[in-house]
Amino acid sequence: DSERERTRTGLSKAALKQDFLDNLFYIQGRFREVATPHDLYMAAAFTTRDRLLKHWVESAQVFKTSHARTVCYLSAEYLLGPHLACNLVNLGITEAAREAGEELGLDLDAILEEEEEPGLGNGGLGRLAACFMESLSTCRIPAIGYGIRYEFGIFDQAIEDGWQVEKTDNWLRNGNPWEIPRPKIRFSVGYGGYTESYRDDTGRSRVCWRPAQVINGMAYDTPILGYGTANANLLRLWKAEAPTSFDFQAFNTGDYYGAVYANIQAETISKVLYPNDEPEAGKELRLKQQYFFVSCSMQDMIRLHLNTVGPLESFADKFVAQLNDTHPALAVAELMRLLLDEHVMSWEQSWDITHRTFCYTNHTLLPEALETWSVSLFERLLPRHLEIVYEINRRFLDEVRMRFLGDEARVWRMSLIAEGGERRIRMANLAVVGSRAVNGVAELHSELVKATLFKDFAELWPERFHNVTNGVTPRRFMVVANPRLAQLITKTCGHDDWILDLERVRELEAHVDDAGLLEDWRAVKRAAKQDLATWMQQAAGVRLDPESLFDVQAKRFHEYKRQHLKVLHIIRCYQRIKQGQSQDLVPRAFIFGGKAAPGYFMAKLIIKLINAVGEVVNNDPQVNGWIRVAFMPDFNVKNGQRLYPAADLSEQISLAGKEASGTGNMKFSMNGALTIGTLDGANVEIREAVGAENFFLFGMTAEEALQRQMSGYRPWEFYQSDAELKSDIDLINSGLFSHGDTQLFRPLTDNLVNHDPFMVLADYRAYLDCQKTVSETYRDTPRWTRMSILNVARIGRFSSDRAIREYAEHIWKVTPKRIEPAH
Ligand code: 26R
Repeated sequence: DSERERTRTGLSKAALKQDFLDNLFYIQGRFREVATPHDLYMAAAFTTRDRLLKHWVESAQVFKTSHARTVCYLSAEYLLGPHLACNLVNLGITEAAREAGEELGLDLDAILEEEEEPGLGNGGLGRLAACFMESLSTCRIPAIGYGIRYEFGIFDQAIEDGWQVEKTDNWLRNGNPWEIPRPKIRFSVGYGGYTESYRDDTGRSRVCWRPAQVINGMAYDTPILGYGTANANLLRLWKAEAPTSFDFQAFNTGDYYGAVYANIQAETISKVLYPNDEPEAGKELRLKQQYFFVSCSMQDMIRLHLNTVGPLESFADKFVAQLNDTHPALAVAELMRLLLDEHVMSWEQSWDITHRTFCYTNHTLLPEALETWSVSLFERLLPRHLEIVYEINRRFLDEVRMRFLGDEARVWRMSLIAEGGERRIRMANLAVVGSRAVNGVAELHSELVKATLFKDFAELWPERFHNVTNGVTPRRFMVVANPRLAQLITKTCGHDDWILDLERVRELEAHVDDAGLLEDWRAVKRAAKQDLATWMQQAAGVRLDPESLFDVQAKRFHEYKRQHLKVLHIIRCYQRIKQGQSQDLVPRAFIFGGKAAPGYFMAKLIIKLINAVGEVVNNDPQVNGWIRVAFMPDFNVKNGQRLYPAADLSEQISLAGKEASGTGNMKFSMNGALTIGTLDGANVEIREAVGAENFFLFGMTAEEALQRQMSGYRPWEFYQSDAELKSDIDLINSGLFSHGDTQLFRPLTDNLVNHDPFMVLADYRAYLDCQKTVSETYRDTPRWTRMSILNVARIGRFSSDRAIREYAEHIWKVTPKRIEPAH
C-alpha cells in the first residue's frame, strides 16, 4: 500500500512512467499498443492530476484548520487554456515527463497537442481571471475562484470564404480529467415568485421569498497549483441542474414528460457562455446565469464559514470577495438577502458585513459594455433582490443628499436606478456602493474611472478608489509558450529564479552588448517564427517567410481596437509596391488573430476585409515577395501560445482612452516583440518600463482625442485632404478586394468617412509615419535585437504575481500562508 502511495505522487521518471501505464490501463482501459492519442493524453493528465491532488488536499486541510483569511474571486469567465503543460511546469516535472515518455516511445509535445482547452471566457477579462488564479497559488494566498461550468465555452472560429463562421465548442465531449465533481456540494437557487412579510418570535418584521422556480447548482472543482510551491487553490465552477425532488413530484402526478422538460430547462442555465459585445443579447438567461453562480457561491462561502470559524459576525474577516467586473455584482444583494432573511440579522449588521466583504474591479469604460438590467425583468426574476436594491439605494441617496445638499442632479446621476425612459438598474453603481474598494486595471484607466465614469463617487468616497495594473503569468506565457527563450534567459542570467521573481529578468541588461547573446536571441526568435510558419501553412494554407518581419495583431475584434487601421496600412504598402515605391519597406508578414462577437456585424466585416485583402496580396507575385497577409483561425489561449513567441512587432493601436489595460501587449513584449502603440491602457506603463526609445509610439493622447471629439470631429476632412488615405479607402470601394463588388465593404468605409467613432482617420498619418520608423529600425538587425532584449529585461512589473501582491496588500489585506510539502 505504501509502495502504491509513492508511485502516485513520486516525481521521478520511473514513478511517472509506472503511473502513466497504470492510468492508461485502469482508467482508459488500454495498453500501449492500442492506445489512441487521446488515451495517451488522458493517462498523462491523470498522472499529473494525482500529483496535484496531493498538494491540494494538504492545502485544503491547512487552510481549514488555520482559519486562513481567503480571497474569493467571483468571475463569470475563466479563460483557462490547456492545463497539462502548465501543471507539469508548476510541479517541476516537465523534463522527467518528457524522458518518461521517450522511454515509452512517446512524444510529450504530441500528447500536449491533444488537449482541448476550456474556453470559459471571451477575452481579456476571462484570461486575467485565469492568470490571477495561477498567481494566487504561486504567491501562496488562500483563494477560491468561483464561476460557471459552461457546457459550451467561447465558440470555435472557422474562416469560410473569408468570413468568420462560429462552431460550437463541445469541450467536455471527450471528458475533462482536471475536474472533480462534488455531488455533495449542491445549493438550490430560486427565481421568480413573490415575497411575504411576517413577524418573527421577537415581533420584528421580516421578509420571506417564495420563488416560483428552484434549480440546483452542483460544484465541479479544479485544482490550481502554484509554481515551485505546495500551495494549491481551488477553482469551483457551478453546473445547473433540476432538483431531484421536482422529478418525483411530477412523476407522482403522472407528468413524466413535464419533469424531463423542467430538467432540460434548468440545465440551460449553465449551458453556454455569452459572447460579449452582443447588442441586446438573450438578456433573461444571462441575468439568470449571473444570479445562479453568485447565489451558489455566496451560499458556499457561508457554509464554509459556519463549518470552520462559526458566527457570521466575522464573515468579512474570513473572506474578501472580488467582483470581476459587474457580472457578479448581484452578490451584493444576495449576501444581504442571505444575512437578512435566512440568518435573521439586522439591516445594519448585514450591510456592515456585506460592505466589508466586497471589492470591485472595473474593466471597461465603453458605455455599451456597462451593464444595466430593466427593473421589470429584474422584478420578475428576483423580486426580493429588487426590494433590497431599493433599500440600499434609499439609504445611499440619503447619504448623498446629506453631503451635497440640494444637488438633485447629482442624486439622479448616482442613483442605482436610471430613471427617464425604461427604469434600469445600474450594476456598476451597485458594485461601487456595495464595495469597500474599487479599482481600474491600468494607471490611465484608473484615472479615467475617477474622472469620468465614477466622478461623483470619487468625490463622495475618494479613499475607495485604487489602481492595480494588470499582469500575466510568466509560467504560461514564457516558460510553456517559449521554452527556447526561457532556456536562453536562464543560461544568460545563470539561474531560473526569474520565473518566480520576474523583476530579475533585468539581469539580461548586463549582457545586452554581448555578441553571443544577440546571436542566440535572434536564433530563438527565428526558430519560433519557423514553428509558426509551419503551423500556419497547414492551418490556414498560407506561406510565411521567417526572414520577414512578423507584424502581429491578435485580440478580440472591435472597432475601438482598430484592426481596420492596420488594414489601411497594408493597403498603403500594397499600393506603394505596385507603384514601384518599395524602397522604404521591409518584407513583412501581417498576421491577425481574433474572434468577433457573432452579432457584431462591423467586426465581422473587418475580418472579411482582412481575408479579402490577403487573397489579393498573397496571390500577386509583384507584391507577395514583400508582403503577406495571414489570418490565424480560432485565436484562443493555445494558439496565442504559438503566436506570442513568433512576433517581431506587436500591434497595440486602440484609440487612446478606450482600452482599459490590454494584456496581450504584455505577453508579446515578454516574448521579445517590440510594440507599436498608442498611449492607451497599460501601453503607457509598458513604454515607461522598457524605455521610450524601445517603443514605437504614435497617435493622439486620450485627452487630445476627447478634445477633438468635443470640438466636432469631421473624418471627411481627413479623407479629403490626405491623398493616400483617400486612395486607400477608394481602393476598397473599387471592388478590387471583393471580385468587383463595390458595395460589400461600404458599411465600413462609409462609417469611417462619415462617423469614424474611434478616429481611425485622425491617427492614420501618424501611424504610417511610425511604421516607417519600424521598418528602418528592423533593417538595423543588431539594434532591433538589442531593443528586443531590453523589452524582455524590463518587463518584470507585468507579471501577474506583482498584480496579486498589490491586491493582497492594498485591497484584500491578506497574507501568504505557506503549505509545507508533506512526504
Ligand atoms: C456586458 C457584456 C456583454 C460584456 C461587455 C464587455 C461582457 C464583457 C465585456 C468585456 C470586458 C469587460 C473585458 O474583457 N474587458 C477587458 O478586460 C481586460 C482585463 O482587465 C483588459 O485588459 C481589457 O483592456 C478590457 O477590454
